[in-house]
Amino acid sequence: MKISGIIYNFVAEYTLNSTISCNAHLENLVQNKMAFNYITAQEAAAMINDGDTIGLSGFTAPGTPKAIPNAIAERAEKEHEEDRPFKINLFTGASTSDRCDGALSRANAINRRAPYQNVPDLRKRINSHDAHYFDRHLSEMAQEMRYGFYGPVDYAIIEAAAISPDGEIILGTGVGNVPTFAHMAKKIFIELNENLPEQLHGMHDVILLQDPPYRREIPIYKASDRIGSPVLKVDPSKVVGIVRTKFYDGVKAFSAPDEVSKQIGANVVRFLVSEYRRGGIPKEFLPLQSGVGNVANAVLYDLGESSEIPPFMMYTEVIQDAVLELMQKGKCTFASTCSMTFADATEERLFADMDFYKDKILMRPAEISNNPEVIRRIGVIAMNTALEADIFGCVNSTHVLGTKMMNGIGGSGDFTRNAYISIFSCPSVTKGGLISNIVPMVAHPDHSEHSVDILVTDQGIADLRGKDPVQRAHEIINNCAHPMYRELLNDYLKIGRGGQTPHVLERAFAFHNAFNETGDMRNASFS
Ligand code: 0RQ
Repeated sequence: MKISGIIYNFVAEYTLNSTISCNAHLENLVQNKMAFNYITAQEAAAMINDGDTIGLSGFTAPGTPKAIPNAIAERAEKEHEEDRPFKINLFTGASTSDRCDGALSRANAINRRAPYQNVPDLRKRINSHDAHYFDRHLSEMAQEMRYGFYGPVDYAIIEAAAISPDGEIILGTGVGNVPTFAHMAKKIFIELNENLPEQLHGMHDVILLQDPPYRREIPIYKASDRIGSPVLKVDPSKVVGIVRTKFYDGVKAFSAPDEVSKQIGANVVRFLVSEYRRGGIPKEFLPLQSGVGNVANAVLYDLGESSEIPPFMMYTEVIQDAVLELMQKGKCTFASTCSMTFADATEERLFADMDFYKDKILMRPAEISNNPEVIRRIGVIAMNTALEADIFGCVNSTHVLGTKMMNGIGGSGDFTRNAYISIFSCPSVTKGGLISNIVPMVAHPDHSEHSVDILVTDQGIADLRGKDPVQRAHEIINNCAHPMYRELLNDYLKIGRGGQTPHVLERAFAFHNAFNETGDMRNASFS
């Protein structure tokens, strides 16, 4: 299916008109019980058919509907008890939550799934092929849906803070691909979450891009430029029901970083400070992208402590708890993101102080937050996490030992390929040293040597820029590999038979084979 027109157009119509119209409608928002059909999550689930394609709002747990996906899982269990087939195709912005992907997976209710996930029960279904998962760059999912690559959308399920009778929605704390899903869907359910304050109005920048050959440039020249509407406009006649909910996102608070994470964080900051000092980063600094997890959070805290790094902006897909503190300190002046992935307690703090944060955060659709054109233009410094990297600089972000899907590529490719500087980090070893995260050849390539500039582990920093493959190998082995694996990695280099990248193809997976056969990569041998 092709979209012939666009719902919203760029700046003029979008920013000006929609701001005025939204303000005018604000007092009408939500509580208008007359305008829509209020139903239960179970009633919504009962309308869904086996084989339907559903698009969810949100990006990570924030913004993801919480009640209807759970009710669909219950419905699937009942259908399966009666020996009737019942599976849906589920498309999202990124990962969801256990309430959504977890419940649906336990009910074996997912047929096709894209573009990203991170839930253990879904991981099992994916690796056993009960769920057919295709792992896509997050910036590309919406346009590929619109291009018709994955068929029509039957339902969009949208979490909202408020909705007006004429279909203007204040979204929740994550956007994802909802403009595209809402536009394509034949029918829409709204989850109206009473925990979400209407003061979220103004923190979204909603836009639907035109498709080729009509696509224009995206007029973002700095992270804080707004190009879209504060509300998502949907066709009210497509809204078949509203379910009232009252949920927090259930994001867990961060545990204190362990020694290895602290060391990785310190090394990333050491690199950024030295790069800034030598003029490799402009004096105004550049916007940062940071992945999810403890290490990413620790890096941001450490950056906040550095007196040499000036206040900076973020252009990223998720912001985590550290960003709020950096904003309080004046260290982070603005964050463009796709979602606010805050622990519940942090989210409460945000909601209690919306006046302070409101003009410092803008949530945008994934095709904008992760857009290669914008990332390249504004010079984003990208920081992502690897499962393993090889001595020549290729990175595996997704497949454990080359076969088992962990999460997916997420936005890491969108940012890595287009970044001003692309940094990958990981611990030098995992499983107590049985696995080296620096290997002769990655068992699944997600990011190639052509896109990876800097590799950081707890051991140190490898600067790969301007170096040929063998020079990179020495840099990575000496600076990033754990000492207990350095000799083995050098042995692999020595048995090379020449060529610019001296791989020995029949021995390139000796580390992985040793682990599969003996449970310890140290049993690899190149003699
Ligand atoms: O196993 O769960 O049994 O303990 O893999 O490893 O070190 O806890 O890694 O949570 O930081 O995630 C790459 C997966 C890292 C993540 C990845 C085992 C290890 C452990 C997890 P256990 P850690 P993290 C922003 C950008 C892709 C998407 C992305 C990710 C488990 O960062 O999904 O970047 N990235 N998105 O023991 C075998 C190895 C291993 C290994 C670790 N080499 N071999 N097992 N493990 N290394 C986010 C979004 O896009 C929304």
